[in-house]
Amino acid sequence: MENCLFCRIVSGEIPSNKVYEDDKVLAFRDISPQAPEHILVIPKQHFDSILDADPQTVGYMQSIVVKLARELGLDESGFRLVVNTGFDGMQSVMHLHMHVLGGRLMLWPPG
Ligand code: DGP
Repeated sequence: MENCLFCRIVSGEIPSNKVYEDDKVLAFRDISPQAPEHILVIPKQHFDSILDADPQTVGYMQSIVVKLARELGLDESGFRLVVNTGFDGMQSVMHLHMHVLGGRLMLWPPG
């Protein structure tokens, strides 16, 4: 989608620090990491948010989250999976994404 930041990352127009890619999903490091490991997992197809996405896409993203968490060793220590949605969710990029945060104790509320 034109003017969508994450679509431009998918197309390669904007560079990213990729950690995983296949025909459906891209995972890359967040530009403003909130934890030692902060990965964004996005579908290549544009969905504004999880409200618009089909369960197959969301389920496939989940399977990639688990795969990456294992590869990064976060299955041992644990991690936080966040899907900010809409205004109150403070979603800033309107392209569905899952935040994988780990490598430190994820205190709540975030700080
Ligand atoms: P959210 O607030 O849930 O919409 O998170 C959007 C995230 O996207 C935020 O943590 C920062 C990240 N981000 C924004 N622009 C870029 C970018 O150009 N590159 C990368 N790697 N991450 C970005």
